[in-house]
Amino acid sequence: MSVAGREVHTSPTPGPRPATTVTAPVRGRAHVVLPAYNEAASLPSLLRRIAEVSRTERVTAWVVDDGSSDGTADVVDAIDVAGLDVRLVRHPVNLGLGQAVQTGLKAALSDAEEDDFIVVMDADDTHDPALITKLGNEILAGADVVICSRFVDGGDDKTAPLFRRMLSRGAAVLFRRVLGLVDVHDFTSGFRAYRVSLLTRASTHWGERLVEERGFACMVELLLKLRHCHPVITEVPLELRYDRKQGPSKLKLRRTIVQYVRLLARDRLTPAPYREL
Ligand SMILES: Nc1nc2c(ncn2[C@@H]2O[C@H](COP(=O)(O)OP(=O)(O)O)[C@@H](O)[C@H]2O)c(=O)[nH]1
Ligand SMILES: [Mg+2]
Repeated sequence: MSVAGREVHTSPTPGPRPATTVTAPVRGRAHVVLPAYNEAASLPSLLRRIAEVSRTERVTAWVVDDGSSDGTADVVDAIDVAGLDVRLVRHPVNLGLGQAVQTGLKAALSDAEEDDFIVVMDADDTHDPALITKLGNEILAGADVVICSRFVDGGDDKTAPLFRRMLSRGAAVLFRRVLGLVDVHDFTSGFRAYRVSLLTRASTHWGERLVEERGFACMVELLLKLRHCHPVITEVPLELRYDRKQGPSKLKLRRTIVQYVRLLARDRLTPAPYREL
């Protein structure tokens, strides 16, 4: 049996039957993209928790330091998380969450193999890395996009401030109604996994325009663009642990609402890609 699970050889049993070789589904590497802006206080704990996952999964963590001023990059450089492959990508100045996600996806795609999967999660230590294994299972079972969702059975966001809960619920109702993506209950979750071949197809088509939103609307934008590839989308429950957050949220409420509305208007006005993606 190979470590990567590529082939399973059953051992020869006494008797006339020859040893059989069964090709098992391939379990790829998890590339975990962590967009980080001033997350020096949260990253040590988060990377240690991701290292726990890397005992049973092959994991590479891609920290994108987006021009932080709190020594985020130094913390990542200095941290000793045995067994975890940590890569640091830096923006010399703050370019916003959208650009950080774009940079992280690009870096991970340049290194990923066909059977790997790419996870994006917050760097504020409010998302449980143990879900990475579940995400890999969903991808292995045929999903192209897996959303860690606060709004399915078993998920919750009760530790988040009221205005944030209202924003994410409102956005979910709006996007669900307008877009008709019936399988999706949580459009704004920052914790998702993507099949590598899906992101490769999408980034071949959109290139640098795959993520144009600078702010938090980038997560919805990505979903809107990927839907043109007709992905299989599934959700797993997310218990958001906002009580673990070390500093204030970086989300600006009014700015994000404006971004959502603008994004939706642009999506309505832009014709779908003329050819099948
Ligand atoms: N790269 C980058 N990341 C950001 C920026 N703003 C927020 N983030 C990251 O985006 C993620 C989401 O922000 P967070 O404060 O956790 O938002 P909340 O949990 O939704 O309140 C975190 O990992 C932040 O470090 C930014 O300007 N640039
Ligand atoms: Mg967060």
